[in-house]
Amino acid sequence: MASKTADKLKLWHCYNSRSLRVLWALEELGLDYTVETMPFPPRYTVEGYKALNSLGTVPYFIDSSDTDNEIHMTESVAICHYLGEKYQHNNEPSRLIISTTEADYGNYLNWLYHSDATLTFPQTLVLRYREFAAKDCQQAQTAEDYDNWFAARLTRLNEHLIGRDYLCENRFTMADIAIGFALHLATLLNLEHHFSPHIAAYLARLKQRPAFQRAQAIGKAFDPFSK
Ligand SMILES: N[C@@H](CCC(=O)N[C@@H](CS)C(=O)NCC(=O)O)C(=O)O
Repeated sequence: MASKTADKLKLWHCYNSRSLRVLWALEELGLDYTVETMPFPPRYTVEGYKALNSLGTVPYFIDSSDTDNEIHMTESVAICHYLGEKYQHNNEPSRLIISTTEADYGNYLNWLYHSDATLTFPQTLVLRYREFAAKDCQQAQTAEDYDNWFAARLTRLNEHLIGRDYLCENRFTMADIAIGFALHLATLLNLEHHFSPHIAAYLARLKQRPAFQRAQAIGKAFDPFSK
């Protein structure tokens, strides 16, 4: 919904990319924001995008609510962490962050970092060498190796989800957004056959959230995975 504050939080997004994490977090928090949806990859498809974000990647996020300290960010998990800390520092039982005084604080940080450093890292190689590479320069063996690597990297998540609906403190948090996106990306790469029943059920639970469904509908016309 448009409002006077919507232009203070601005996100540049590509459909089904890591910027989905940020959209999902914004929707869960009920914040007003502006989103620019772009075809993928924006460093080639959007003239001038690299002048805005020299990496050429998504997400790109600006918080200009403090005119003396405009914030520019490029890391999807860091942006989720930032939004939770900055815009939900209250004592709501359903809050999306875990504070330093809660038992799962260390776990929470570990899952936030695990989402990219451990899970999407091998997926990126499968994406590069199996999905997006031109037919004549596909490196099937590389993609296969990282497909297997991804399967092994699900071990800890599978163990942790036994007897749990969410990763930390028995409630949905930003850690679930970070890990949930990595699992969602795995389904787009046809890697979900590696999921255990616990992981499959967990992802299905996350995808039922209205905030996920609203976020995932944004920018669908630019779906890079549609054949
Ligand atoms: N570590 C960054 C990675 C950002 C990133 O690599 N995004 C991908 C999309 S998921 C991208 O923009 N790729 C296009 C490109 O590299 O040109 C994050 O988690 O947000």
